[in-house]
Amino acid sequence: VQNNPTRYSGVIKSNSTPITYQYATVSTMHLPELQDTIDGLRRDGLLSDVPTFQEYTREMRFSLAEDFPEAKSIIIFAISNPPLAVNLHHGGKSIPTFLPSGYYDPGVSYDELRVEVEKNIIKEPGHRIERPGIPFHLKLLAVRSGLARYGRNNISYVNGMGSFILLRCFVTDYEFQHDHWQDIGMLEQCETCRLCQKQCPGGAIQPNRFVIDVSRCLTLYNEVEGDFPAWVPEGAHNAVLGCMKCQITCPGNRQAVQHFIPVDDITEEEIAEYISGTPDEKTIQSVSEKLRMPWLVGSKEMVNVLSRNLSVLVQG
Ligand code: B12
Ligand code: SF4
Ligand code: SF4
Repeated sequence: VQNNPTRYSGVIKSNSTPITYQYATVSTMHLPELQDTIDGLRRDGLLSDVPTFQEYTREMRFSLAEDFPEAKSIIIFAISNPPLAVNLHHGGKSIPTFLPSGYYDPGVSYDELRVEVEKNIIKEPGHRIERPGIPFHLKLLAVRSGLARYGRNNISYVNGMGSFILLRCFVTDYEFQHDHWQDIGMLEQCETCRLCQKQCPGGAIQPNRFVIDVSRCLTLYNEVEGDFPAWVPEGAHNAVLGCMKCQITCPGNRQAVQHFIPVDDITEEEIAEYISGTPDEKTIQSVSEKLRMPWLVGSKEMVNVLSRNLSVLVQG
């Protein structure tokens, strides 16, 4: 584990693949201030009332759980998680696309991360290290801890990793000496740039407000089952799940886009099986291995989502 004034970095060797991470720590005393920011946005009507977003965020609160009120510090991690570069074969053509960060097995579990915290970060036995009992809004935490900065697209960016990260968090009764509390910061590049705003297919990134209009974000619809809203433009879909439009051309990702992970192509036969809507077990298994999504096996819901998304990607 290496130190610098605000961020720390390290490497976990999971299944022999090294996984790089950065982390920062802050005191739990900042929790009320963090919650105030969210309450303020709610008061100003900036938090969407779309049911899926409400469902995702309903339980979130910057508050300690009843079973761990003595927690002193929060550890926030950014784990490197580059998109997978995937080619889909259909009608004799090869269609390049992505599986963005966050949708595939990152190769490091919460348990492995907890061991890393104990052995290489706290380095002292006998401390409680838990996932927060009440989930936090992780980007705000990452930005205020000095680990990350917001892009205009509302995604958080970490030096050296860009936005292609997974955020993970622990609370502990260990008290860290350093607490690099920061103001809410935006990427320097955003000051003169509007590329993500221009690229967003749904107009979710708006000129007159910073908080995106979540109801116009493609991801909200294509990572769950259901029909796409009528406003989604033809050809808007660009990823197996989620959307890469506001990240792929972003100057804040200029280095990071060079490190996408190539995976085996999805074959004509596999695509045909998925387009049918009822892929056989063998296809579900092979695609789940290629896309590093073990949870596809046994999840009818995720298979339906993938069937729909692969269909629109190859058929328009
Ligand atoms: C709900 C949710 C969604 C929803 C809503 C997204 C959203 N922007 O809120 C949907 C389904 C649309 C979604 C999409 C995506 N998500 Co999401 N999502 C979440 C979840 C569960 C909660 C996010 C949340 O708290 N939103 C509430 C809003 C209010 O918070 P906020 O976005 O941080 O907004 C802040 C800024 O607007 C800031 N602010 C306000 N005014 C101003 C003014 C200035 C000048 C500045 C600088 C800041 C600022 O204050 C707000 C509050 O702090 C988190 C997991 C978690 N536990 O945090 C993952 C998470 C945020 N998602 C993640 C990812 C990867 C994505 C996608 C990129 C997936 C994809 N397409 O590939 C997209 C990105 C879409 C986008 N442009 O934001 C990652 C982000 C990693 C990163 N690099 O930051 C997270 C952290 C999951 C994880 N564990 O890693 N997501
Ligand atoms: S595309 Fe431009 S404005 Fe958008 S997040 Fe990246 S640097 Fe900022
Ligand atoms: S993920 Fe796609 S739809 Fe959502 S804000 Fe970014 S560009 Fe727009």
